Amino acid sequence: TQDEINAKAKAAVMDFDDELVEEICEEAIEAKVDMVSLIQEGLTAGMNEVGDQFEQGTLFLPHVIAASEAMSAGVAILTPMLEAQGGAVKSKGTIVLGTIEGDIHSIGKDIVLTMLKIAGFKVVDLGRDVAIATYIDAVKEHKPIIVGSSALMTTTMVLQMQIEEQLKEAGIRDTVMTMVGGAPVTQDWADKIGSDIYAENATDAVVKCNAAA
Ligand code: HCB
Repeated sequence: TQDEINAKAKAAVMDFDDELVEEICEEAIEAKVDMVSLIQEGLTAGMNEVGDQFEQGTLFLPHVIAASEAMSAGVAILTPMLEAQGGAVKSKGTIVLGTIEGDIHSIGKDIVLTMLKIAGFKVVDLGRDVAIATYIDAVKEHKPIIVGSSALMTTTMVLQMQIEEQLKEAGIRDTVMTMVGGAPVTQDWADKIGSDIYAENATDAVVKCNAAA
């Protein structure tokens, strides 16, 4: 069942076992379970658990790297299947997305990106460690309905404010909506910097981008 597969995937990420994660994801595709649930309640839950243990000092950075590789191996298998499911939908508009300057965490941003594509948006991936000026240039070039940034650290989260400021300086703030997300980011933070959308996870991002489109 879904719960069993999710639990197995969570455990495999926590065991840093890429091969087992791949096997479970292949099994999940065969069993036609919900892949979004598998990503959120399975793989991400395992990743978060490793993150918590890293924070508590019971696991170390190599463990975090190994777990993120295991998670990515699973996401790589599920992504083409997910994209095939969403392939027929007409484009709802463009969204520009990237992980903010100084920050190389990309797993969450990539999941949001995949889910938005499946939901029918054209998504321009700016990658990670994206300079603020690059977001502004991308808004000018692609004329998206939404420009989203991901920040996983309290030290890089503050730069999301600069996207707001530099869009204003360029005189294009009112042509686009901004979205912020990433583990330390909250609705309060979005309100504080004047960002239009805060998304807690990929599902929330899809719901809110759909509402905005
Ligand atoms: Co990293 N790291 N890390 N890390 N890392 C965190 C983020 C800490 C919180 C861990 C800790 O100390 N407790 C911490 C940050 C502390 C702080 O706030 N200052 C931290 C640190 C310190 C670091 C390094 C500096 C460690 C070092 O080198 N000493 C270094 C960063 C270097 C840099 O960026 N310049 C580093 C490196 C790494 C890796 C490379 C080992 C690996 C990243 C691999 C990769 O992404 N390619 C990594 C990981 C995996 C983590 C944790 C464990 C998990 C992050 C993750 O992928 N979560 C994280 C612990 C944590 O988050 N609590 C830890 C799973 C995804 C699915 O969740 O929250 O990213 P998510 O995304 C969600 C959600 O937020 C939302 O939707 C996603 C899907 O549901 N969302 C958006 C995300 N972005 C959005 C954008 C939108 O517009 C809308 C919604």
